[in-house]
Amino acid sequence: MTDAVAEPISLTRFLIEEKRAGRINPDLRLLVEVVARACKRISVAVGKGALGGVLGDAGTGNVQGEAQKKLDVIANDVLLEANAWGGHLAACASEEMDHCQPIPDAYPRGNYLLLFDPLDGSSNIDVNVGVGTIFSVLRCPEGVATVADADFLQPGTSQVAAGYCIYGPSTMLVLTIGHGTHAFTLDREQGSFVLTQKDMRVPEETKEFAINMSNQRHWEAPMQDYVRDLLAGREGPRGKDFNMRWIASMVADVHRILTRGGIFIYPWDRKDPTKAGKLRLMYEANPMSMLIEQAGGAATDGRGRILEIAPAQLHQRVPVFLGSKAEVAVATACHREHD
Ligand code: AHM
Ligand code: MG
Repeated sequence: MTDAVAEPISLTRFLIEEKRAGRINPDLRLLVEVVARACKRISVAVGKGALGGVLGDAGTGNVQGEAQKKLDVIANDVLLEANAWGGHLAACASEEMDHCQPIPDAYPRGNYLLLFDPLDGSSNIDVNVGVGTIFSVLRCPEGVATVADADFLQPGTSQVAAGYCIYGPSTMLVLTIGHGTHAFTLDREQGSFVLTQKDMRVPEETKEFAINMSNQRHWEAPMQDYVRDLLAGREGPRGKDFNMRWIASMVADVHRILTRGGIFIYPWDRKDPTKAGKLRLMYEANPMSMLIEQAGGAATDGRGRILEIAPAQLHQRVPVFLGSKAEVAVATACHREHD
């Protein structure tokens, strides 16, 4: 008898099997499928590039005062529209919207809250470098009549699912429902996501770091010390040479770290008197931290675990240190020693 060729496992089949195993309920399963479908549409728009007339600025700004790209707005609309009518959601919140948006009255209301950064790394769109969609799913608190921003203010440990879709040379969906982190590659001919990496594992040790070095002069003392030691290489206290990569798309940098290890850092710097950092807790830091932890890595804000931060605002920012567990521990210890 010859070995049977392993049958490809589609996202749909994966989710049905997770349901049979009691790890996901029908509404959450539908939610993940709907988000995946929306990501396929975004992937098509991103892939058309200049041919689709979708490049360039939208001429508008988001709540944080950042200029929006046309594709930021398109991706946001695709996710809102796809998730409006399925009956699985109570409300959506997005990096690109001032406040959360409850599900329209015309449709049944579900029990979940969906948060997303519709197109992360969008400054890279016009130069044809990888971008992505990041999402996080929370439960809607019980007894809420009209969903408000405050209902989203739950720590990352309350997430029931998180993921991203990266629009790179291939389109990939990376997902966790709290039982490991799994990667699916979009088969463009079939139009379906196919499981290509089950139980991704971030190597515990690394020799690679990702940071925007142009901000070095603005960092606080522990960051200066930590990176000085990395740059000193094998002659320095770390005793090994480190390589650096910075794509300036968090999805792409995190995808590399999930694939081959590394540490990603977006620290607080002195340009920001609130000491908050650049990245958003609810749309970027929390979902990425859940994915990384589920793959055996670690994520802190330089002092404590990101997933345990009690959010005070929907658009709150936070310093981010995530990736290979041992390296995140070194960077975090360096900060704690200075406090
Ligand atoms: P965005 O959500 O507006 O695209 O901003 C977030 C992005 C991250 O993807 C990336 O890690 C970071 O900003 C890059 O920042 P910088 O331009 O300072 O290198
Ligand atoms: Mg972003």
